[in-house]
Amino acid sequence: MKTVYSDDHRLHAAKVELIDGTLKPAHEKPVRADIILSRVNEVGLGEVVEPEDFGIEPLGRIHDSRYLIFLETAWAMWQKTGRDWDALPLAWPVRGMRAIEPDEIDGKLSYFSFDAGAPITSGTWPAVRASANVGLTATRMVKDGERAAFGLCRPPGHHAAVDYCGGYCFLNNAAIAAQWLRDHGCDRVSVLDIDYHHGNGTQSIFYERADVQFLSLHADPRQEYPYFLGYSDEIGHGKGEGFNVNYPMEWGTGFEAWGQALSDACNEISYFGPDVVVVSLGVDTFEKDPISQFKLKSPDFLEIGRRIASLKRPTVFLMEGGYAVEEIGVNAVNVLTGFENAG
Ligand code: SP5
Ligand code: ZN
Repeated sequence: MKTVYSDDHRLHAAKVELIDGTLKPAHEKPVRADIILSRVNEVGLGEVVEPEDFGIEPLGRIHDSRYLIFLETAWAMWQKTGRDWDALPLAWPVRGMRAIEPDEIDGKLSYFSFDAGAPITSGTWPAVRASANVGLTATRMVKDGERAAFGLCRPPGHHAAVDYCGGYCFLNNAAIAAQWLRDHGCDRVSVLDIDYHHGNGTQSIFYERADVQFLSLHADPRQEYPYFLGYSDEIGHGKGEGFNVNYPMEWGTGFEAWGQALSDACNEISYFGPDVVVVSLGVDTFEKDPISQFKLKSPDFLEIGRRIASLKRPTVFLMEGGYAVEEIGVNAVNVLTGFENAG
C-alpha cells in the first residue's frame, strides 16, 4: 500500500511536556515519523507520496471556525506578548465556571484546550494542516479505489474535538477524513481507534450521529488519561445511540484480552457495514511504551492487521500515538504488512 508523508511535520516540535509532576522532553517528537517512514521503506511497503493541499474547507466540516482561527493566530499573539517558549494553557473552566472565550492569548489557550498536552509553537499551524492533508490524501486514494492507504500523520489527532486541542492533538485527522468520505459519496464510515488512549475527540464529534460509527479500544478511564471519557456505557446519543462502542481495558492488558476486544469491534463493524474503515492507528499499546500500561508485543501488531483485513473493507490507516521510538516503526508497519499479507 502507499504511504502519504510530509516533511512539514517537523515544523511542530514541542520542547517539554508536564509528566510525573515535572517538565520532561516531549514524547511526541519529530523522530517518531522518521522512524516509521524508514521502516516503511525498509520493508518496501509501497510508494511514498506527498500530500495534496485540501485547503481549509474540510477542516471546517469538523472544527469550529473560531477554534481554527485560534490555531492559526495563537503563536503570533503569544509572541507579541514577548514570549518565545512554547505556548501552554494554565486553567480550565470546570464545574460551575463560565466557558466564555477570553480576549487575551493566555485565556484563549485554556478555552481552546482540555489539558496542557498540546503546546503551540511557531510551526504548529502549518504542521497540523500538513498532517490533516496527509490523512485526506490517503483517504482520497481509498475513495478512488485503492484497497488501503497509510497516512503517516504527525501530529496525531484523536484527542482533538470540535473546538479544543489536547493530548498532543490539534486537528482531528481521522474525523476530518471520515467526514470527507461522507461528503464524497460514502453513506457509512467506521472509525476504529486502536490507540492506547481513548479517542475522546473523535467520540465527541460523532456522538449524536448514526452515519459514522466510532469504536475505541483503550485503557480504562478509571485508571488512565484522558480520564473523563471512554466508559463502556457511552453508546452514543439521540440518532447516534448504538453507534459509539467503547472497550475500556485495565492496566496490564495483554493481547489475549485486547485481541478479543478487537474481534468484538470487528463484528460490530461488519454488522454496521461501512463503505470505508478509518483506523486511528496508535501503537502505544506496546509493552515497552514509556507512557502506557498495556502489554502487546511486536508480532501482535501483525495479527491486528490481519484481523482488520478480514473485514474486507476499503481501509485508511492514520497514524496516532506510540512513543517507544526504537520499536514504533516495526509495530506500526507490522499492522500494515499484516493487513496486506492477509490478502
Ligand atoms: C495521541 C496520544 O497518544 N496522546 C497521548 C497523550 C497522553 N498525555 C498524558 C500522558 C500521561 C502519562 N502518564 C504516564 C506516567 C509515566 N510515568
Ligand atoms: Zn495514545
